[in-house]
Amino acid sequence: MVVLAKGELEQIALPAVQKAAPPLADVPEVDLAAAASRGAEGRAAAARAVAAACQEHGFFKVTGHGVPLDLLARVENAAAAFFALQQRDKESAMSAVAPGSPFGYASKRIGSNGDLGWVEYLLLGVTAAGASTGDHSADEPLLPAPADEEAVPSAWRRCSFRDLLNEYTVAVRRMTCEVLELMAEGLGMEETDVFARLVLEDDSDSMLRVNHYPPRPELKHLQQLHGGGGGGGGGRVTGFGEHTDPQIISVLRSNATSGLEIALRDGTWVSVPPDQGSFFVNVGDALQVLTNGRFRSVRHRVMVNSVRSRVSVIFFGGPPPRETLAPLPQLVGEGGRSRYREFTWREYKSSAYRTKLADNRLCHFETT
Ligand code: GA4
Repeated sequence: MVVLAKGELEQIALPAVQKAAPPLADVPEVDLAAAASRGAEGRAAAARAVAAACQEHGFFKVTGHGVPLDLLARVENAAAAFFALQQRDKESAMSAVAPGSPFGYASKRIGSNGDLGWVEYLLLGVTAAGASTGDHSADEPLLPAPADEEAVPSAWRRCSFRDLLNEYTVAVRRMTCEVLELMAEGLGMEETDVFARLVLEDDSDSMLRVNHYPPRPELKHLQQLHGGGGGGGGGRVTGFGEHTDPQIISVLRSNATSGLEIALRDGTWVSVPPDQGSFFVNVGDALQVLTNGRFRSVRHRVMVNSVRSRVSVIFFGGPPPRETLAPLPQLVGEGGRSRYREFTWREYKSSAYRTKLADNRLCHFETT
């Protein structure tokens, strides 16, 4: 349960004039299994489709992804079980994971600069111990182990959520890298691992986020706030405010509850029909930079306009902190203009973490 303190709903509820976003009619889609089974031609066509979607929307859907559906269901059930724990148990379970770090459990507060949303979540770091050895068992990303096993409530231990999230992360990271390879191919890059290798490095800065959006708060609160306009089923409450993701790529899977919206090039918001058997891919800021703006870091948000809970799990693929990011020379072209100056991921991330959610973070790195 998300508990409201005085004044918080005012910041989360949108003015009643905000109309529901119409659904995105043709969500671009790539079927990885079909692409693999149709030989070089099929793969080239899929790569072109992926690149076109990244240019137009910075967003597309992945089917035929090879991540077992029962793993998706088990993660969803375990997440629901975790969020159903007592508030104090959720807090203590995760404060034992990484005291004093941005990781852990939080409710309503997003980042540390005053953003609020109708959401509670877990944010976890992913490390890829030994990823470069090629040895499968050493290739597993590890979520941080609890510092103090005793401090973890038994309900958390029983569902071994951490092990399940590890299994999920291994599978999703593998699929993410396939998608990154297709992106590189679609751009005509000779080195098709140019993006994937960044997410596979031992010290890649990847993360996993598990979000729970409880059903919309009591309509009577919204009616009081907006003079009755929040009633009649039309009240709009922000689960996660509009933003772009700083990383290279984000790969999201949700249950069958709606809520995700993306902004089109002209700024219009459209809703994305949920599809619990598929993944949705967002281009992040770092990929917009690497592609010199060819791929678009998509602005997105989650609205809580349903009577059902929404649970989503997002893998954020980021580069190692030391990695220097700049537009790839092949995409700038001879005599072409580099739209962004060179910077390290460490530099970008610390700048991004000082911003508010809705801010444009890339403008500080543009060349004049
Ligand atoms: C957006 C993408 C990821 O969820 C995230 C978010 C992070 C946070 O929740 O702590 C940020 C946000 C995200 C971008 C700007 C800063 C940092 C909240 C915020 C206001 C984990 C990330 O890496 O950047």
